[in-house]
Amino acid sequence: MIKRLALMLMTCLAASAMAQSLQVQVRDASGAPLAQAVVYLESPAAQRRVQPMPTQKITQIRREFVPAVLPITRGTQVEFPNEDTVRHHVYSFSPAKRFELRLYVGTPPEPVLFDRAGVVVLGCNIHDDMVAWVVVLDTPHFGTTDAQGRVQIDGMPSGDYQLRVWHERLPANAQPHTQTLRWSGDPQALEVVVRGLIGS
Ligand SMILES: [Cu+2]
Repeated sequence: MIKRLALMLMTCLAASAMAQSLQVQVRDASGAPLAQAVVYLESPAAQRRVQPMPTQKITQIRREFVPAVLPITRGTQVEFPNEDTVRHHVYSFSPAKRFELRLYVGTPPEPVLFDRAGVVVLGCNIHDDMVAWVVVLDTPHFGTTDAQGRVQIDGMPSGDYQLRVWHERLPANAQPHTQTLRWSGDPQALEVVVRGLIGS
């Protein structure tokens, strides 16, 4: 019995080592972990693999957008349900997607299509402090860091990539942090420091 358990454990360990995962730890210039950073890996081949995701959602609740940061692939649609009793008026002036959903409650009938890569800043015309970001990506390989500033990206084919990190504290129109990554497919752990953030 113990032998069988040990064998199962070894099989599990071997399987996880073969998971081909890239682990990224993101920090700001002071060394603090950076939560809600979008880490993504671009290449010409990755761009050809981009597919729209199932329709995503940013809810307005207690006068906040939830989630405040939503990474999606190019071609994905997003719904903006309002769960508050007050009306919101969602808009964006960003070049990657200009739109507005005039004063409404409930869920607007049509989701919004994001068909250009770029960072789309959302606001509400009624509540100035409401802000959210849709990060439209030209790659299927991405993730968002957790509270410890960590993210794991799985299933990426081997090749050369540009690893980029976007965070809401980057100045408007600033380029995301960028470094090259040669990905062999073997598990790899990286530390990335993002400089030039507002407030650090
Ligand atoms: Cu509002």
